[in-house]
Amino acid sequence: MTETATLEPPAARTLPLDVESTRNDFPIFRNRSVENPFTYLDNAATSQTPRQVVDAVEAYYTQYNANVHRSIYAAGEEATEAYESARERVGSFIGAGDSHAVVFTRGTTEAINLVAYAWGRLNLREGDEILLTEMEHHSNLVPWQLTAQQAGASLRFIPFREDGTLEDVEACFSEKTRIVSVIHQSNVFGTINNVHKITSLAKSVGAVTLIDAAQSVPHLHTDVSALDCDFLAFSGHKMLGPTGVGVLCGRTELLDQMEPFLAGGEMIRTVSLDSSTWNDVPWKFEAGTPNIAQAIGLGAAVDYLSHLGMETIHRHEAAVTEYALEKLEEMPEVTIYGSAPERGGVVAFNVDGVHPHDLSQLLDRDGIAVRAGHHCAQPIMDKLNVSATARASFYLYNDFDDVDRLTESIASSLEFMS
Ligand code: 7TS
Repeated sequence: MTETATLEPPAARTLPLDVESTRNDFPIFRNRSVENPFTYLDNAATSQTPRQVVDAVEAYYTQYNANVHRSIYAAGEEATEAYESARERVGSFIGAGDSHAVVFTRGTTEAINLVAYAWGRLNLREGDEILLTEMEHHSNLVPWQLTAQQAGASLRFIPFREDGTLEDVEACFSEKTRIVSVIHQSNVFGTINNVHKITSLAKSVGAVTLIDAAQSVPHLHTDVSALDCDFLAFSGHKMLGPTGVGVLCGRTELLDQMEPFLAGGEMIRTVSLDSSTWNDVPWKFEAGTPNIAQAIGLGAAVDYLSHLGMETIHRHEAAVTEYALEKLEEMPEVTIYGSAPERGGVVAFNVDGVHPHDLSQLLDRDGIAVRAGHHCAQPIMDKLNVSATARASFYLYNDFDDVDRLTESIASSLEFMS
């Protein structure tokens, strides 16, 4: 049997956030805690929703529900104002000087597809190279496969080492590189990639850059001007916001040049039976009725995160992650994937003799939610030579006790399987 009790919760390492009071803001923890303990460690998949976000969504539906940008009556104007105010707050949360650079999408996946399709169709030709890494989530790989096929361009990949860090980054750039689209924080290894180095290298060969920030914007202070990228994509539901809303932040001069991705109402300026002209950016890329309540909810989520402070959130998660790594490393049956020095709160691991899906089910009996599978990163699994892993991922409401419950439950799962 594995001994898990040797490492005391690090009393000297107090956590920067008051988890008890933070959890009080999240109805799900109150609703499930009595008969149904809930140790939620699947934040890389989606995060929980605080009362402040639920309230903002509810206020829209109960107080001023109307369509945006078209209704000349009080509720419609209030809805437009709330929707556009959310855009401004989300823009300033990521340091976008101009809120016109913020396009609301359905999520990271749609934001990347928008660029792969609309920017790719305009700019990619036969012989051009699209540079990605080997650690991309499928949503930053498959759209580029389609675009490459259509344009006759080819895909190149920055490889990763066994520790989950990128290698030979410079060598992957060439005069044929037209766009570099890279993951900021890995959803498998937790590695925080040096994307600033990548955007600088891209500039030196005249390539455009996209950062898949689905796992970084929710956890790291983000400043698009410091990152110096052309496009940045992220999802609301991984940062305390609702599902169904995300962001593509793009340089307005590039967005201006691109043709629309989706066409229909509201993205037009004029329409005749034969042809149409386009609305200004960002509305040119928001065809049809947008996810109004969700965007308003995302505005409330960034207010919540800003109130706690992104630097504090990052330090909090770093402390929980460090403790989790120490405890898991103490267990000889556990293999951890990824040991980058710069990392966020994502820990992928396997336990000898227990399939990750079985492990996930066994942990669930103790009220612990972790993800098991390929994490939409099958090329990583192939290179690691595993079919799947378990994964614990932390956020601002997790603490050392959650880690203790995880390792205790892994130990009893091992006993159960032996
Ligand atoms: N990029 C990265 C790095 C991600 O981790 C994810 C989702 C996406 C893109 C896609 O985001 P979506 O909101 O458009 O779906 N990652 C995960 C995950 O790791 N487990 O479930 C979803």
